[in-house]
Amino acid sequence: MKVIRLEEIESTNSYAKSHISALEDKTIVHALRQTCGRGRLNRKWVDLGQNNLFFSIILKPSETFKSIYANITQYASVILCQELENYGVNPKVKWPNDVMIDGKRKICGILSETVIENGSLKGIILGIGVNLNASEKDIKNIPDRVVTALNLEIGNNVNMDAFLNEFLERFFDKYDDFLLNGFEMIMNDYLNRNCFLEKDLKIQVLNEIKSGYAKGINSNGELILNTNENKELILNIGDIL
Ligand code: BT5
Repeated sequence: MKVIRLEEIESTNSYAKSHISALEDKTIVHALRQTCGRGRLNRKWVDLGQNNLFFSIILKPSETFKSIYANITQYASVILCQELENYGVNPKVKWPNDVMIDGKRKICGILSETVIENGSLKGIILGIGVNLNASEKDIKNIPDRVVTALNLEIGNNVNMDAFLNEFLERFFDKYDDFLLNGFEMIMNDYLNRNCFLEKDLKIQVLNEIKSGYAKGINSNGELILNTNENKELILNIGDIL
């Protein structure tokens, strides 16, 4: 594992994308400040100041894309929960991969991007932002979401390097096994931490909103939704509203 540490960058994911050919498998791009962090669907990830985490993990597991790779974000969300639990908080996963303290306050974001050129997989870029040290005032600057940071939850500042190193150790400890076994390997850990099952949900899927009862998660990590029209939908993308 190699770590590239940058003082400031627009986005660690964009940096990784533009340097993808030169970056080895399991390289980490870590920036101390991120000026134009990206979320999914053109949303923004806000830099809440010093000692918050912004990094991307570059993965090159093979030259062809396998469906299992789509679950790497869920694998990362479980590892993030385990790392946060170490600090005594109660993180929950909101499908597919949001990590929320007590299922309510967003503390992390994961943006996975796949680079494919001429049919060959150049790499997967797993971008992760974690709020470790923020002020009450700064989190209010994200008005569309209830947001938190680890220091606000535990009442102490958090050592960013220690958190990153522990996270990476946990992530790579089981990563090779995950590539062999896929979602089923983490299914119990994922389900035990869910905050969305057995509830009535509204889910934005591209331009449509689907409403229904979240019945379960299948062995591919997809959400099984019983719609109000009594149909069973299997969703692999979407945003719980
Ligand atoms: C995500 O998107 O949650 C993925 C965010 C990934 C950020 C990392 S940082 C390192 C790497 N480089 C990048 O450029 N990105 C990755 P999404 O599910 O679309 O959520 C975005 C929404 O989260 C925004 O619309 C806000 O409502 C909220 N948000 C923005 N900044 C936040 C923050 N610091 N903490 C909590 N919520 C935030």
